Amino acid sequence: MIELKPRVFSGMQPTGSLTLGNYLGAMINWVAMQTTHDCIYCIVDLHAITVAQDPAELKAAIRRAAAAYMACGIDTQKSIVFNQSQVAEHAELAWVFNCVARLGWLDRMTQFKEKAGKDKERASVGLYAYPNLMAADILVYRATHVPVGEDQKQHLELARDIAQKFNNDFKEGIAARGYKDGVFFPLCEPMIQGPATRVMSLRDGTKKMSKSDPSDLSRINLTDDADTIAKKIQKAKTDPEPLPSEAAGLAGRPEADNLTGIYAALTGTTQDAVLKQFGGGQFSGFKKALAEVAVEKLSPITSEMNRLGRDPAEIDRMLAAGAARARAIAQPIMAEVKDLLGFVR
Ligand code: AQP
Repeated sequence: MIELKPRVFSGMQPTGSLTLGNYLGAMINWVAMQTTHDCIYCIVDLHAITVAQDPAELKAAIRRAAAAYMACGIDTQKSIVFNQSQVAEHAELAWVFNCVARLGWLDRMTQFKEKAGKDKERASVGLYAYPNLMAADILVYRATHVPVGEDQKQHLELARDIAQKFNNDFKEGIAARGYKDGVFFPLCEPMIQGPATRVMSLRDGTKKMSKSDPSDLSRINLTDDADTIAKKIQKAKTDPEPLPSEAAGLAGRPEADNLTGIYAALTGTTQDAVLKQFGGGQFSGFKKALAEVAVEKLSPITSEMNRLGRDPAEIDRMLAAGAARARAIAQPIMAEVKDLLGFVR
């Protein structure tokens, strides 16, 4: 009987620079999982082109993301790190999944609705089919655990539906190959955990902090220097009330909730503890303290990113080596997919 082993997969889009949201929502968890699992961490450039990208900037953003992964603590000797377009099996399996997933499933995806906006007729087909490619990213390695932020929960449910339907559609072939319980593709587990699974915009506490938000003041980038971080926090939207003394008082105050949540995540404490310290005070004093902890936490990452960024050839070599390791896992799985489908090869 063939039984699937635990494996971690996750990725980030090389669009702009990674943010504090990416860091607290996913990266901290990625780093921790390296000690317990075999991990594959991808820079998902095929996802990035679902909206228009400038080619020179995209190349720079891929290298920046690679430097950020390493600067945050991803060990490229242990974990596999590469950019998605170097492993053709992602796109190949995504096509198969375009034929497995149902239109009705994709029609329910809220991220497409948010990103396409009112003019969805002009959105790319790729943006619509994005969740199928994401399912392929995970399942081309038969990954079982996927550490992500809260916003990716719905996409991961779709990946599970796709895996289930594939396992069912091809169950005879899968059973004949000896897969335990008919599981060729695992029903991957989302791992939505870590200090802050949904970090919100500094300009609007009801909107996710996002790399592609038109306002740079809405986010803290991992490339921001200390002055920029302090300025952005100082300008962050707040409300006129003083901070409450306990977490229950944050209801209906999204900006206060977000800023104190960020402070708690960065210092490894709870929001209640933060409010015990700052409750009753004005935002100005709290913001100064928040800027200090943000700079203390992020500036070593930024300097390491800058150091690594000075040698793009070395980053490219690391990505190529990672891609070779990734291909060695994906190719035999894709070959089996082709056999199950009935392709001649
Ligand atoms: N604000 C956030 N809070 C918590 N987690 C977040 N993530 C992203 N933003 C937050 C998590 O980071 C991982 C990589 O995300 P991504 O770059 O692939 O795409 P995204 O989720 O669409 O993030 P952005 O910043 O909004 O990207 P753009 O602007 O390029 O579309 C994921 O695990 C995500 O959950």
